[in-house]
Amino acid sequence: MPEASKMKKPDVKVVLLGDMNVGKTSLLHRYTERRFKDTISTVGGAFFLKQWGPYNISIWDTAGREQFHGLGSMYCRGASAVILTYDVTNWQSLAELEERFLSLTDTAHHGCIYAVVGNKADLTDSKAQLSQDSDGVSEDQIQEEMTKPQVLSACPTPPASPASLSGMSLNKQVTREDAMAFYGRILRYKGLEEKGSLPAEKMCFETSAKTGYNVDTLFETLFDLVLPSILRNRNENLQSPTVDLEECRGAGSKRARSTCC
Ligand SMILES: Nc1nc2c(ncn2[C@@H]2O[C@H](COP(=O)(O)OP(=O)(O)OP(=O)(O)O)[C@@H](O)[C@H]2O)c(=O)[nH]1
Ligand SMILES: [Mg+2]
Repeated sequence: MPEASKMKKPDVKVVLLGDMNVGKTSLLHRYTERRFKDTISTVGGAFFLKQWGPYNISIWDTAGREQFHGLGSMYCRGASAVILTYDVTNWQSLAELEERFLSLTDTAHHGCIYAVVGNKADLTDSKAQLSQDSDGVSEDQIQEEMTKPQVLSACPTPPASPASLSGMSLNKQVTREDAMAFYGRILRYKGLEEKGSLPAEKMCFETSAKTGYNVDTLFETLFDLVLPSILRNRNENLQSPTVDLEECRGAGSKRARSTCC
């Protein structure tokens, strides 16, 4: 029997966290279905199973709405990677990650890795505007979106570095530097040394679920990084073995009978 078909349960868990409307469900759709489609605000949570080489990875999409907040730490239990998602056009969505979502990761695996992801980069950065998938949105659709007036959410805290200074679109409320600074605070919250941890440059992404920009890179970088966690889980399972019924059956009826009665 091939090794992969023996595995029924996921080897590792990756969780998407973040405020409502930042695009968590859209990121998962883009990665798994290669397209950008209409979403409705997530209720509770849902997961998708991804085969990555011989391994099974469960990717959990969670609800950002405040009323489901209590479920967050349950979804994070045992997670090997958490994707903390914000919207690059909404400063408050980054602030919420720190105020509301970071503590939910207390239940994650002790070796959990963290990615900070600024979605909707198509609204702010020209390089994120080109469709990355052949079945993605057309350039015309993007152009149409870019010329629509943008309704920006309230920005109670001014951005650390004003967009106008770095020559980017005025829609951009969160810079990559802001996200990297937040990543540093995650490490401090977790009591981790910056030196021994994955660097902010590697773990902060800007994505667009709409065009596909950086979406594969995000998920696949994380999958590669959680491989050691998979191997560790497997070793732990080997040290506390369970009975494999398939193998008992395959071992021949004679032996099975003799242990039976
Ligand atoms: N322009 C643009 N819009 C996006 C992008 N990703 C998501 N959206 C839009 O943002 C809105 C919210 O997207 P969702 O994926 O439902 O957001 P969510 O984070 O799952 O929200 P909750 O389920 O309520 O927590 C939808 O109208 C999407 O079409 C993106 O990359 N670019
Ligand atoms: Mg959702």
